Amino acid sequence: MKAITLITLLFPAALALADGNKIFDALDKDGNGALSPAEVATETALSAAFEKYDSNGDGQLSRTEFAAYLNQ
Ligand SMILES: [Ca+2]
Ligand SMILES: [Ca+2]
Repeated sequence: MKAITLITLLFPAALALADGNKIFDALDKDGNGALSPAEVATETALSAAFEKYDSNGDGQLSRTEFAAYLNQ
């Protein structure tokens, strides 16, 4: 058993975090570490809530801001 698997078994939150990062990376098409409205256009719910979760108002969702959306 890989260490990461054991960690996620013991700490489900770690699994959510790992999945969140995977989702973020999949959505971050240009790999600049932030999600633009165009990059989340296919995610209807996130797209609709974009401004709400863009807490610093820079028009991009950072990893932290995206995590807040996932943990809503
Ligand atoms: Ca991006
Ligand atoms: Ca932002």
